[in-house]
Amino acid sequence: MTTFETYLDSHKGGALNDELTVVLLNIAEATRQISKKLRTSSLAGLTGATEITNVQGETQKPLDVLSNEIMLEACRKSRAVAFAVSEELDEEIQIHADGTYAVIFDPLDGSSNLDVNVTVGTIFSVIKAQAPDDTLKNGRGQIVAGYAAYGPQTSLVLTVGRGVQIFTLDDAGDYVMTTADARIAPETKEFAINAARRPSWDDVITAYIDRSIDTSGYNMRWVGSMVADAHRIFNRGGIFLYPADRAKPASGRLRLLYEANPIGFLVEAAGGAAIAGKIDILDIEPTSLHQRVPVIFGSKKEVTKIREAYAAAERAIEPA
Ligand code: P6P
Repeated sequence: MTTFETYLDSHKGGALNDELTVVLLNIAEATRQISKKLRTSSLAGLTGATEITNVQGETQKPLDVLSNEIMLEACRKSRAVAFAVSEELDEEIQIHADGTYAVIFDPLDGSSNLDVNVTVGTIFSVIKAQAPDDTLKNGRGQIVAGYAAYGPQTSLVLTVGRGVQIFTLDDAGDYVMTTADARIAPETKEFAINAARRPSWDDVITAYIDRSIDTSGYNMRWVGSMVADAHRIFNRGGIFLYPADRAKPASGRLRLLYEANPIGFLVEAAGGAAIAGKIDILDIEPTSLHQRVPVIFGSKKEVTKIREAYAAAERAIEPA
């Protein structure tokens, strides 16, 4: 049986040094604690909303605040962490002045689903950083990316740059490896999009969805929790779309640093593709901690159809 600890221990080398191993063990422990808090949140009165609005303009939930604090504590316990960047914090915060890494995370993604018992997740990324500006690194500068999916099972999905491993939390509190090298199926007939936003889609997305619906056999899933949709795609393929929209043409809803980049790094490591239109998400040069980007990821052949459609649309408007 391979556990999270024995996997890290047997894959030391390269970027995975002793310091980074401590960071990852502390992040894994943080996800165990968050998982435990979620399981009994209704019993502990940790539901509903606080009076606090975060930097995103969203009302924080008690579990948003608690999960954020648990992830920050994991950073504090890791001597090598210099900075933490969180969806819940306006700015990066310094953890250890002599640290060498930044941990970038969304402590509880999909928290609008908490009170209705739907899968939510913690998304995280680790990069080298020794000064505040180092946190604005493009996605190919990530050393580690992962997420925990808190659903019927608690799954921890990780890449340290050598494929994607999936671990499942057992009753004893161990993360046991259940998939050694996850691969995203290159083809799919299942898309995930919030169809209620159709009026704000651009022509490329509208044409793709209409064609998919017209083509026999396409199915749709939309959880409203990206980690849940991503985990389904890692397990059976699919394509996830939260595109730019006419209301906010260049952005869409999802955040680059702690949602799109970690998921994009994992997806590419599993043979999938992650784009923001014509370009890979991982090639976007960040300009601010909380910037939003269009997000389309999943089965490579399906994502390529959209990338090519955006490229064709651009050629069509170029001056002759
Ligand atoms: P909508 C959750 O708030 C989130 O950031 C993602 O996890 C999810 O995919 C998306 O927003 C859902 O957005 O517009 O469907 O509510």
